[in-house]
Amino acid sequence: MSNNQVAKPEQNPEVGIIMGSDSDLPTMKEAIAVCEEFEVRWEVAIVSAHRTPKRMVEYAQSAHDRGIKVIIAGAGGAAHLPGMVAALTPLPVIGVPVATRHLGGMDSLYSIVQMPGGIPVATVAIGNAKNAGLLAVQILATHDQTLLEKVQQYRQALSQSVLHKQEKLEH
Ligand code: RP5
Repeated sequence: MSNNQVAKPEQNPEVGIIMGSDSDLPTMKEAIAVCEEFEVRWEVAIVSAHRTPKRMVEYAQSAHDRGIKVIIAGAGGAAHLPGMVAALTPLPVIGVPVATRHLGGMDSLYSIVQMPGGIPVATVAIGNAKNAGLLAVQILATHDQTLLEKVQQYRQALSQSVLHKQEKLEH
């Protein structure tokens, strides 16, 4: 996939991947790649808290009824999208702080991570949409044995890759 292209979204998505702007896509496509890797059905949408507030409310309020089980929301700057969506849905929301030109994403991080008690957003590191995708997969895997086994295989491969690097260091 190039920076401004994504693979075709699937029917009956379980993971909703949303972002405040198409400029977030180069970051957020890592979450899409994880869903593809684990064969989890996903959809993607540009939903801005500031520029399309009504669309954001509609998206958040309909997601559960449409069968979405987890929402990944990425935004940069005054990044209200994840928190506002979390306030409008009973679904778990994972927030991705997108890196910004002026403040490097610290603004996005603080905007997303500092939710007041009662409305949580599971916030990953700045730019780490990959972990957001993995967390979504792990949430789905709590009720899906096949997916759980894929997560375990992924972890084993991760460990193996570290051991392989160690071996290369030693030879
Ligand atoms: C936010 O404003 C978006 O999430 C994006 O990270 C940032 C900048 O948006 P653009 O000006 O690039 O559209 O709402």
